[in-house]
Amino acid sequence: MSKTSAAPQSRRPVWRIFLISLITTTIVIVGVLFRPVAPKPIAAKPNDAQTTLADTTPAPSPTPVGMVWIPGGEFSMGTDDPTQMICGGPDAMPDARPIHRVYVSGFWMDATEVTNEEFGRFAQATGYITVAERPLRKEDFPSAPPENLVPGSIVFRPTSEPIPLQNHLDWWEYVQGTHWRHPLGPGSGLAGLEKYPVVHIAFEDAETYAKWAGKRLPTEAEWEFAARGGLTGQPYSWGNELKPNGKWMLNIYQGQFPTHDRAEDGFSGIAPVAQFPKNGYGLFDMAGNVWEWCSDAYRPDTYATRSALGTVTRNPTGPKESFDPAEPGAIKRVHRGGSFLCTDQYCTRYMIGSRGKGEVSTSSNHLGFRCVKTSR
Ligand SMILES: [Ca+2]
Repeated sequence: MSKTSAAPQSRRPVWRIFLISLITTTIVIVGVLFRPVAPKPIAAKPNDAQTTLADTTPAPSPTPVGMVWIPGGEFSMGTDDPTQMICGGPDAMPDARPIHRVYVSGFWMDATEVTNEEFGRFAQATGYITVAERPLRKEDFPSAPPENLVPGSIVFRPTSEPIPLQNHLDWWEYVQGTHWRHPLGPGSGLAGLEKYPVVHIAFEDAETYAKWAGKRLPTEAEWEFAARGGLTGQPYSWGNELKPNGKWMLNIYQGQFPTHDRAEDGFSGIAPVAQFPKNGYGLFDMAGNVWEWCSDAYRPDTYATRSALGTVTRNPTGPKESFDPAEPGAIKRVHRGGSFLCTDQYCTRYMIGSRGKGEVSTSSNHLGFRCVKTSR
């Protein structure tokens, strides 16, 4: 299989199609349901969010290097405000509803996504081999010929000309030999990318790194509380306008997707960490750049179940088992934050209260993570 194969989709090996289908996570940005609409400005509307009540207990010390203290407290989780967008219309994103009240205890959080430099130190110290570097198991793909059981990961491929946005396989490709050290394929490397987020990270990779670092992955509630930066019910971690005073606040995609990213925010593709203003808690890139793993198993009805209890949920850790009706057999965890491929024309999942999801062994070049640490 060539990484530059232009074979028609129908001729691709079944196992490969299956693999690519598993990245629905991130393909929420422009999935099969999406179609172009004229972009409209997003403004906050009255919603069910109630005031964020952050704890006032002073931050413990010392603060771990590279982390910031998130005070914890009670807040309104979820969103009913994904207005005007294909995957965020009035009836869309039901998994982010209803808005409900949650309490999280204070914790430290990495100020940025984990970088290639940081992940490299972990790999060197432990010899860890990521999921994307390991051969595929015959038992998982019994119909695949042995020569196709090759390590790899999924890479975004811009198209040469505009296409109907009906088949995400037109711009995603499973590329042999792709993993965190070769993020755009076997011919690519990390020179000059030390401060970029590490990508092609499967859930197991993120958890293993976090444990090695004496940290853990954030729960979805911790992630959202932190992303809100102390604000109440705002769609963005900086407020209620996508571009306050015309200024881009995150790395997403501008222009004709998936053909040409105009990079109006300064970056075509992935950006180094911390290139945009930090939020109220000192966190960078809680929207855009790369999706981030959370520890919670994904179910679309998690919020409905919680809300039905009628109480403030304390430190929720997600359902015991995942279930996604779109792929009932896949084991999925929550993704948050959106990526550099999100586009304001199609999708609003870089809005704080919205959710993403991903099959646990699947990675791609816009999926990374950051860690948290509990104060003892
Ligand atoms: Ca960009």
